[in-house]
Amino acid sequence: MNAGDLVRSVKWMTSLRAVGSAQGLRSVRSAWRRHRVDAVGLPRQGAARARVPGVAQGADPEPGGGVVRFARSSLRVRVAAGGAVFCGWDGAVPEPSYALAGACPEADERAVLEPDTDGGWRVVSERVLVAVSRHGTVEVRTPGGVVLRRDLAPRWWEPAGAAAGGRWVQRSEVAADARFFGLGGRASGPRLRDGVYRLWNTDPGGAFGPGDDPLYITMPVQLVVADAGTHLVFHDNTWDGRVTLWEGEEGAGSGHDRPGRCETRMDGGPLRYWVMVGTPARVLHGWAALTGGAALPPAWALGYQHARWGFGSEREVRRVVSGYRERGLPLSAVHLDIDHYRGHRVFTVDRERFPDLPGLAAELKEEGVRLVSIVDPAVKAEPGLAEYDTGVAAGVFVTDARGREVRGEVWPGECVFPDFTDPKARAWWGGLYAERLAQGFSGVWHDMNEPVSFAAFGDPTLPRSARHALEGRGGDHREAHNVYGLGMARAGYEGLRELRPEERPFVFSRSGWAGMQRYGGTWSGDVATGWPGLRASLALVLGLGLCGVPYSGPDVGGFTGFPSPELYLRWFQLGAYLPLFRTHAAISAGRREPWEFGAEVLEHAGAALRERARLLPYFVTLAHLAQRTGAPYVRPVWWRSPEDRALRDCEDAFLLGDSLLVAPVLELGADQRAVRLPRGLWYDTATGRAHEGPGQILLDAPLSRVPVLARAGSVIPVAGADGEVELEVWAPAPGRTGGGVLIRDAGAGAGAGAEVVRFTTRSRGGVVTVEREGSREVGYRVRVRG
Ligand code: NBV
Repeated sequence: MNAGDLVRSVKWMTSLRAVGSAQGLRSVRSAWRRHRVDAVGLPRQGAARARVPGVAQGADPEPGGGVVRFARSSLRVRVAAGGAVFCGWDGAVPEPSYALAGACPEADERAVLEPDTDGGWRVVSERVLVAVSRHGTVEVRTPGGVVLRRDLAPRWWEPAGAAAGGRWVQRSEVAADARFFGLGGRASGPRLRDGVYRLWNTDPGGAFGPGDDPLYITMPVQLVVADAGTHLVFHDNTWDGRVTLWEGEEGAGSGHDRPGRCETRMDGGPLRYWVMVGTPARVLHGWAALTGGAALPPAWALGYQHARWGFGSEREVRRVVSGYRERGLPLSAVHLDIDHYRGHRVFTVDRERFPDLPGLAAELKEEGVRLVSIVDPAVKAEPGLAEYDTGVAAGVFVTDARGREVRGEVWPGECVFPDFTDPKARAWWGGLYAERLAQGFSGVWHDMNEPVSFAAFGDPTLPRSARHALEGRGGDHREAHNVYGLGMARAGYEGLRELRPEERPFVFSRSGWAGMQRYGGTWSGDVATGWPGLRASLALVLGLGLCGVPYSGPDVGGFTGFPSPELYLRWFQLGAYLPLFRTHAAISAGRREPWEFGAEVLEHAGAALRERARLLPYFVTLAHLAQRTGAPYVRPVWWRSPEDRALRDCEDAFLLGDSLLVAPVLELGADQRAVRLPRGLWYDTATGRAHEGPGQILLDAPLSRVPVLARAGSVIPVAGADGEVELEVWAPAPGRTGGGVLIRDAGAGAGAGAEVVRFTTRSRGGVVTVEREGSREVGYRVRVRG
């Protein structure tokens, strides 16, 4: 056990309050069991032979590029239509892949492999130039020839006697001024500083803060932003690994630049990766084209939601909902946690405390409040329990190398785990959601799917030797672990879509991997209550958005403990501008209803709630845009100005779509805050005052609100006082133009038939005009501001 595992085990046991309890003892047994299963099930780590590619011997052209043959390896380079570059060593091809949506993109026939100087090869395409040196260094350059990334020849370590397969490492260099982002959900981001980032989805146990890594969603996806351009690299490999980053330095030491560096080390699996270059918007568009557009949340899931572990009873749910109603506070969903299950068994209901869930759900729906259910993957190993019996009969549970059920310890006690890498298991699991729908739930919240099996020591997950179907290829947990949550999200999403085709599914999942956005979103997991946790909340949402997962948000108020009224309010004000806006807390933590923190907090939280409701048409538009273009709702402030270095380092503000810049208060006692503006004219939405960017300004941030700025010229669809959509237009700078888009749909339907309306704004001689594309009439009420 390494130091990280030890610390995590202690956190785990304390968080479970399990030391000495029955569950604690079972966690000890479960950890031993996992250890024993692996002792016989994993291949022995014998001596390994190192290998490097050697010198290039020749090349064979293929559509979009070709294969360069080296003395001891080969490298396939293929430019796909749309400009994404695929590199695969040792014969690796793009498929099969858990990340890719559908078929692999076609090759760009215009890109051809040709000899380069010094015995190397190159592929020239419209957007990118790839140069392969005779020793296997791969340079990705802009069409103008500027190097964005240099991947040095890799090195493999293979078990003696094996032809291929084993660990590998690849080192890369980027520009000295480059900044790294992404790698999934990282609490220390969004800018990833020097350090080691593990690629192994992990429940940190208890609660986490900015120092904890890895967390529930790790992804080998890096976004690198530099003066010369932005690029995204995705190593399509699901195994455990580590990415080490070193930011570069300009004029380091003797006046020479020190490039930024990155090292990717994987425990196994293919060495294949995709690179996309361009502006941030273009790169994220390419990423969405490759891995799929984000599922559209139903419109109600863009409203405010309230959750709690430990709601206790129907009566309590009613009491909380009426608390919102009586105070005139908008509420769109209530989430039920594991305590509504019978003895924590998934797909069951504790009928004593929740005697009529369908009745409760119908009653709440009448007043516009939906019910969302937690769903845990582990099934209690209990003969007689339908989910266990049917799962055994269908052969869908994970087994060990000898074919016996792998058993672990989770909330209901001894459990088995569906193998979500098996299409048969996904179909079976998806069908189980019929029970949730019959109970009246409108959406699901997937938890514990890293997957977690409590362990008194070591890694709290399944044995690494556990067998998985891996879509029929067969393999073990070392390869399947990171895509377990992704498979569960797919099973839930597809199940719901089939069971209730007229409504779009609402699924959000704690764990996942590249491509998870196809099935839904995620949330922060158990973020620790405190100012650092508040900061981590924003880092996670921004980082995940840059990895293609646009819908997420934190537990507002933090998962643990008792936030001060000020901290709660600042968290609430941040949450109001994030896609998933949900208060939630642990069973042992304090309440999170806005009226629990005094009259002043209630007043200001109420204002944040009303503003969120007003912005709902904008959020719906952003959800559609995220699906169509890959641009996340929440974007770093450098999104449209990646060349602005000061913005690249700004981690405490964000753009909400193209039009708004939100500057949340992340510090105790602050009543003002410095805001760094991207270029252009920006209006302080509270005062209407205009500020010219780029540059830094100081704005008031009283307890009643956080600074929000609107881009001059923008058109923001909002809900008017009568609930109708109207356009809030921010005057363009004199003599300039602007514009915006409104996308509307039926709210809950499958998303087809959405209406897209584009507007242009103009300011001439002090008069602001708005035009609608393709129509004489604007067709919406317009309110000009600024
Ligand atoms: O189901 C209980 C909690 C849930 O409230 C939380 O949101 C999840 O992240 N769940 C974790 C399991 C308990 C962890 C201590």
